[in-house]
Amino acid sequence: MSFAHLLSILLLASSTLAKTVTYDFSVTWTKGNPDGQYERKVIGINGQWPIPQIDVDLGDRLVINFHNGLPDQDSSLHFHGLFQNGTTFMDGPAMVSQCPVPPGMNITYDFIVDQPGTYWYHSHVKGQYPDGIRGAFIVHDPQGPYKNSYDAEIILTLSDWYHEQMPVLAKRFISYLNPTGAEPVPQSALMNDSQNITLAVKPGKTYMVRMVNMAAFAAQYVWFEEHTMKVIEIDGIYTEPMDADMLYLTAAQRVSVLITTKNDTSKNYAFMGSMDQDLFDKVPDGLNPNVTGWLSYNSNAPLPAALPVPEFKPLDDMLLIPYSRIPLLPPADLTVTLNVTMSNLGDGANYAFFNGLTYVRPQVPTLFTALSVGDAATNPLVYGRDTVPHILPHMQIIDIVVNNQDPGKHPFHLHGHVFQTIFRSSDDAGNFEGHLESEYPKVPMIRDTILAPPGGHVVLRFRADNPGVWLFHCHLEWHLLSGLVTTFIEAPMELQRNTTIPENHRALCVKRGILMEGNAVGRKGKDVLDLRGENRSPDPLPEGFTARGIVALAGSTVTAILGMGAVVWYGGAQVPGEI
Ligand SMILES: *[C@@H]1O[C@H](CO)[C@@H](O)[C@H](O)[C@H]1NC(C)=O
Ligand SMILES: *[C@@H]1O[C@H](CO)[C@@H](O)[C@H](O)[C@H]1NC(C)=O
Ligand SMILES: *[C@@H]1O[C@H](CO)[C@@H](O)[C@H](O)[C@H]1NC(C)=O
Ligand SMILES: *[C@@H]1O[C@H](CO)[C@@H](O)[C@H](O)[C@H]1NC(C)=O
Ligand SMILES: *[C@@H]1O[C@H](CO)[C@@H](O)[C@H](O)[C@H]1NC(C)=O
Ligand SMILES: *[C@@H]1O[C@H](CO)[C@@H](O)[C@H](O)[C@H]1NC(C)=O
Ligand SMILES: *[C@@H]1O[C@H](CO)[C@@H](O)[C@H](O)[C@H]1NC(C)=O
Ligand SMILES: *[C@@H]1O[C@H](CO)[C@@H](O)[C@H](O)[C@H]1NC(C)=O
Ligand SMILES: [Cu+2]
Repeated sequence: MSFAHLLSILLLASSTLAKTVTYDFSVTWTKGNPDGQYERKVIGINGQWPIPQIDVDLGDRLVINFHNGLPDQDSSLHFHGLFQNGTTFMDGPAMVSQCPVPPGMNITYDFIVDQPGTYWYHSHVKGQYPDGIRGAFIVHDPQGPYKNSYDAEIILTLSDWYHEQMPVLAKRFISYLNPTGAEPVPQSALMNDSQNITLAVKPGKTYMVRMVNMAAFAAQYVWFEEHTMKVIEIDGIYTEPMDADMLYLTAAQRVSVLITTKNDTSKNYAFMGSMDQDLFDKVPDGLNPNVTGWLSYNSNAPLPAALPVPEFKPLDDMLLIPYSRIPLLPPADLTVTLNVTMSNLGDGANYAFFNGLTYVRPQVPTLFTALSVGDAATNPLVYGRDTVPHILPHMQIIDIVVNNQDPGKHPFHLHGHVFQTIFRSSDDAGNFEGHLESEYPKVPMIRDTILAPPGGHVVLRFRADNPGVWLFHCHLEWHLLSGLVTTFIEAPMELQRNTTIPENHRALCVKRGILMEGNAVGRKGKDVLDLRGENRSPDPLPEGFTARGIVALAGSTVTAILGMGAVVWYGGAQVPGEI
């Protein structure tokens, strides 16, 4: 088929089927008590919490009229996993591709959805989403390869839950009083923002269960007692079917499975989620990491207690093969190596680093810089040291090598793309030292969020075919706050050629007095490489100080460090955590 022919078919298909789906979302405080232990303020939409699920069909145009009705916090929306091809300004992270939405202001998100599958949406400002503004986003695909393989779809969200609000937890987390950087541990695990849910099923049917882990922090093991799951999609990518008894979903990952029900309706069956406690520095006494639900065949039969499993043996996602069978991309034109470390800065708090840099937001959103500095847009310096910028030239093949030099597990997410996961080491394998191309899988697994093994490495490959400004970051909300973020400025010259920021997006910057042109501090022309006054992370600790040393410090020394932190502070440094 010729390209023109294909195009005409696509146009015909889109003109007959595609529709515009509009949501009016007003974000406000409301109340919630999903674990039944504690009622608290939560961020809802249109007075509801849990917030609505977004449902569109492949090819639809989505319009969200978003109003920030919170009196006291900025907000924004990110649509996790959507490429925003041609609409990078709709991606959502504050000070990256837009200004934050101040209280009382509106923004319109308006884009075409041309990827099928299971996604989610959440705020991308100041670690806000765990306070409630996170929901499933489903792109139905009437022509999908498994369309005849199931009778009904079920959406099952997983998450973790804190009784305290994020601003309080964040302040305690990034503090000289928490020098080891111990992350707050959630109080509960949730399913569908609830617990003990029952799911009425009919005998002898096949259900497509779409699972989304919307957690702030906790990965979950998931299993359905006495029912096999057949994996058919991960992160919006159809896979060849693969059976699994147990799955592992990091924060931000999605998996769709087919589950065929039994013919016998005499019994009900538990399904379980269990938080991966390896992530928790210290497991609080009495923490229940588990959440249970039931496949209900018979409302008169009891709901049996879940059986303990002796060990967690989830499916290795590296084994999954994309249904499209897209072969290994050619060898990389550009390799971006990112060493992950954690350590303390001069304010005594613990931060996370890519190659020794911890992310701090710029004074001009990075996209606005890329669009306004002419040829200088290809020079990473203009974006500011602590946006951790990397320029990706148009259409090049990029390898991202993540050397996780930290003993923790980190789920990394790339905006604007999916990637081939061409290698993942075992735990504690050390840094990547290169491989022969022939050692990579011929048809690598593809997804948008990947777990980097503790002390090991992962190698990701994609083509820079989507001009835009895209973050690559750890999706543990704590590590986003502590700076484990890098900014990819992809094909800035191509971006300049054809990007117009909508007026209602610009109005947010005007309202806040945020500059919309120039380098990271707003300088242009001959001064475009002058970054004086840029936002920076706190200075390093003086020689000889270590995290352990800080833990052992007595009051007077802490005061000394605090004083030093204050000097840095008034010197213009900014705390991370704006995205
Ligand atoms: C779910 O059931 C468990 C076990 O009975 C109970 O401890 C928990 O409070 C229940 N959760 C909710 C939200 O009712
Ligand atoms: C902003 O959104 C609110 C709530 O949806 C709406 O009532 C208001 O008219 C919108 N304002 C503008 C300027 O569009
Ligand atoms: C979870 O909530 C969605 C709606 O948001 C609903 O369609 C689904 O049936 C629920 N799943 C379960 C297992 O209750
Ligand atoms: C359920 O019944 C159908 C039709 O009789 C049969 O084809 C199928 O194998 C049965 N399934 C199971 C799990 O026994
Ligand atoms: C949670 O589930 C796991 C796996 O079945 C089990 O080993 C553990 O004892 C459970 N924990 C609690 C507190 O029930
Ligand atoms: C990453 O760390 C290794 C050894 O720790 C070092 O050799 C390498 O230069 C580092 N890479 C970057 C990009 O900093
Ligand atoms: C973006 O669109 C261009 C032009 O249609 C296409 O070549 C490219 O593959 C797309 N990239 C992504 C990531 O969807
Ligand atoms: C610019 O973008 C618009 C809208 O996405 C598209 O219709 C148009 O073809 C693009 N023009 C160029 C020169 O790429
Ligand atoms: Cu992390």
